[in-house]
Amino acid sequence: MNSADDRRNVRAGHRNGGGTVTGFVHKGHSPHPSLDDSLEGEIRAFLTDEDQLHTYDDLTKVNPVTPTTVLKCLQARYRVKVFYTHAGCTLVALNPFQPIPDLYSLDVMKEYHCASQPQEFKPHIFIVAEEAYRNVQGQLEPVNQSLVVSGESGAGKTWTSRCLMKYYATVAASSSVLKSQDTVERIERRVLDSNPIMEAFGNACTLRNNNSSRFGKYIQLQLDRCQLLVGASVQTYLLEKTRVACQPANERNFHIFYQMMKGATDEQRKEWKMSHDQRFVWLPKAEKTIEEDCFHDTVEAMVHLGINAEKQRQIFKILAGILQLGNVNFSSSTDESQPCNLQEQSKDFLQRAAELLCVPAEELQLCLRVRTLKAGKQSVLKPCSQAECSMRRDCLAKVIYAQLFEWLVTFINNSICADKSTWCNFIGVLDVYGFECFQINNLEQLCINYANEKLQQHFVAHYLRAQQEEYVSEGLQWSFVKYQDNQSCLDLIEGSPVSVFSLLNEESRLNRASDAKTFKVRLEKELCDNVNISWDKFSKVPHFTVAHYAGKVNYQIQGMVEKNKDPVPPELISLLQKSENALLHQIFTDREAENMTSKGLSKVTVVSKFKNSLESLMKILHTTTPHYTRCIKPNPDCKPLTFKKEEVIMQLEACGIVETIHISAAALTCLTLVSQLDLLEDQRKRILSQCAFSIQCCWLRYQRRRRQARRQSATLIQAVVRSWLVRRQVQRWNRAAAVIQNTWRKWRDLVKE
Ligand code: AOV
Ligand code: MG
Repeated sequence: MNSADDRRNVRAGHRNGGGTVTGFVHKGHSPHPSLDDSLEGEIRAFLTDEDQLHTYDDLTKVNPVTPTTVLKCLQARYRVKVFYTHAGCTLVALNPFQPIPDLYSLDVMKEYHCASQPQEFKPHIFIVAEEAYRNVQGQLEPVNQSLVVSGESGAGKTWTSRCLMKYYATVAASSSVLKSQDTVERIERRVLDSNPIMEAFGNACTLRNNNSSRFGKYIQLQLDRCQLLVGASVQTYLLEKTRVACQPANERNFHIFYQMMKGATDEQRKEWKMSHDQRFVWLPKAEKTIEEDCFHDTVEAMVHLGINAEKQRQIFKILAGILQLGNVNFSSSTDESQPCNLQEQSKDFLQRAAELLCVPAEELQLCLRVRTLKAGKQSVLKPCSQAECSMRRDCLAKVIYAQLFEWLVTFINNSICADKSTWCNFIGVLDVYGFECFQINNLEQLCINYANEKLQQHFVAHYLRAQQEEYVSEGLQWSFVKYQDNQSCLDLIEGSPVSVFSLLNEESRLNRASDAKTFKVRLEKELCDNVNISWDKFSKVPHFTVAHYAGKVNYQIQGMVEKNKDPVPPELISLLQKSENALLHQIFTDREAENMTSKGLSKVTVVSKFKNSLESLMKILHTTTPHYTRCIKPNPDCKPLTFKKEEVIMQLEACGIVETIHISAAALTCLTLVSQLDLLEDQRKRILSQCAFSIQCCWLRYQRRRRQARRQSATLIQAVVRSWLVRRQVQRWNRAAAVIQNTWRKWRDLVKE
C-alpha cells in the first residue's frame, strides 16, 4: 500500500470513532482534500496525549499506526518500565538491560498459568508461553508449537528462551513423579541445566553482547498426554569454532576457559598446568563479565546431567591442553627444505599441551610442522612454512573444541531426551545468534545473517502473506500491505544455479590455493544482476556488500573460501585417535570423525552443511504453529533503561513490525465488531464503520436515502451474523468480518428493493 492510501485509510478510521481500519480499501475519491495536514494533526493529537501512551498494551490500538507513533508508544512504556507490548500476533520485548525484580517470579508464572483468559493480563512473555501450552492440546488433535524468538545480537533472545524454558519446567512439571533412582535428578531440572553448560561452551563476550550465543539452538520440550514435561531434545547449529583460536579485537574466547581460569582449585590448577598468573594468547582480556564467575554452576549442571567426575576431568584437561597449544609459536625457516622450528619459549607449552591432550609430544610437534602428502601408496613428507604451522595449530584446536561441543550436545540429549513412547507433543523454542554487522565480517557473519534471513522469511511467509491471502479468500476487499519480502536476498545467498554459496562451494572444490581476488571477480561477473549485492569499486580489500532485511553488511572475501573448506589434515585426526585421554580418543574414533576427512578435506563444505541443517529446521517449523517474539535492543551500549530512538526504529522497520500491526489491526477491528453486536444502534453504526471503509461508505449512502429502514436493517445484520456464528461456531475474526460483508451485500440488495 502506498503512503497516500495508508493515510486515507487511517483517517477514515479515526473520523469514525478512533478505531483503526488501516488496510481496508477505500475506493473512490477522498472526502478530505488536505489529507496530509489532517494526518499530521492526528499524529500531533496522538502524541500530545503523552500521559496515556504507556497504557497501550497492544500496538494495534495505536492510531494512526506509523513508525513514529509506534515508537513513541514503546518509548513511553519503556519509561515506566513496561517491557512487553503486543503487536497483534507478535510480542515485542524491549531489553531492560537490568534485572527486573519479580517480573518472572513463581507467583507471576502461576498467575498467568491459572488465569482463564491470560491474554487479558498485562503483556508478558508468559502469555505467549501459556498460549502455546494451551494450543498444544488443540481442538481436534494436538498441534506441536514453536516459539520463535528473534532480534539482533544482544536484544534478549537467549534470556527470553531461558524464561520460556523455566516457565514450562514449572507449569508442566511432573511434580509428584520423581524418577525411580534418587540419584537421578528430576527431568525439569536437567532440562534447565542444559542451559548453563551450553552457554559456557557456546557463548562468548562480543562487542555487541557480553553473553553472545555463538551457536544456534532449537530445543524441543517433550510433553506427554497429560501435558507434563517428560524430556527435551536439543538441536544445535554451526558453532563459531574459529573463536577458539582467533578472537576479534576486544572480544573474548568462549566463557568456559575464563570460568576455568577463575574458578579452579589449586589442585585443578596443578593438574591443568596453569598457574594463577599464567598468560594465554587465546584468552584475551576484555572488560570483566559476570559469566566468568560461573564455573561452579557449570560443574554443578554437569553433575546433574550425569557427567561424572572422571569425564569432567577429561573435558577440562582437553580444554587446558587447547590453551597451552595457543602459546606455541614457530620461528621462520631460512631453508625451505627444513621444517620451521618451535620458538624456544614454546617448547614448554608444546610439552604441556601434549601431556594434557595425552598424545606423544614428538608426534604432536611433527604433525604441526610437517605435512604428509600421499602419492599413490607412498607418503611424502613436506615441511610446512611458518604460516602453515600456525594454521595447523589453530586447526587442531578448532577441531578438538568443535567435536567436544558436539559430544556435549549428544551427551545432554542422551540425558534429557524422553523415550519416544512416553511423549506425544512438543513445544519448540528457537534461539539463534542474532543479526550481526561488525567492521570486519566473514563467513561466520554471512552464515549468522543468512540464518536470520531464513527466519524472517518464515515469519513473512507464515504470517504476513498467509494472513493477507486469507483476507482476500474470505472476500474482504484488501489492499496488500507492502511488506519486505526477502526472497531476493535469500536467492542471492543460497539460490541456484548461481549464488554466493554456490560460487563459494565451487571455489572450495577446486583444489587450488584460494585467491580472494579471483573469487571476487567471479562474484562480480555472475551476480551482477542481483540488486542485493554491491561492491565498492575503490576499496582496496576484496569484499562484497549484501543488503539484508536488517541492513547492509560488508563481507571480507579474504579467508572465506578456506573457511568454507574447513580442511582438517588427516595426520591431526590420526594423532588424536591415539590420545590416551579416553574422551578425546572416543570423539575422534567414532564414525562421524572418520567422515570428517577425505584426503585431508572435509567432504561437505561449511555452507552446504549449514544450509541443510537450516532447511531441516524450517521443515520442522512449518509443521508447528509458530508464535513470534521480537526482541528489541533499545541501545547499542547495553546500558540499563536507556532508549535510543534511532536504534529502535531501525529494528522495528527491519522486522516489519509496522506492517504486522497494520494487518493485525484490521483483524482486531472485525473482532471488536462481532463481539459488540449487542450495542446500541448508533454505537453499532460506529463500529460498523470501523470494520471496513467500504461498509462505511455504503452505510452513509444508505443513510442518506432511507433513514427509516436503518433500525430494521441493523437488526437484520445482527441476527444473520449471530445465527451464522452459532451455527458454524466460527470464532475466527476474519471469517466473521467476511460474514459481515456478505450480510451487508444482502442488506444493500434488500434496501434497493
Ligand atoms: P541475544 O541472545 O539476543 O544476543 P541475550 O539474551 O544474551 O541477547 O541478552 C543480552 C543481555 O541483555 C543479557 O545478558 C541480559 O543482561 C540482558 N537482558 C536481556 N533480556 C533481559 C530481561 N528481560 N531482563 C533483564 N535483562 C535482560 V546474541 O546471542 O548476541 O544474538 O548472539
Ligand atoms: Mg543469545
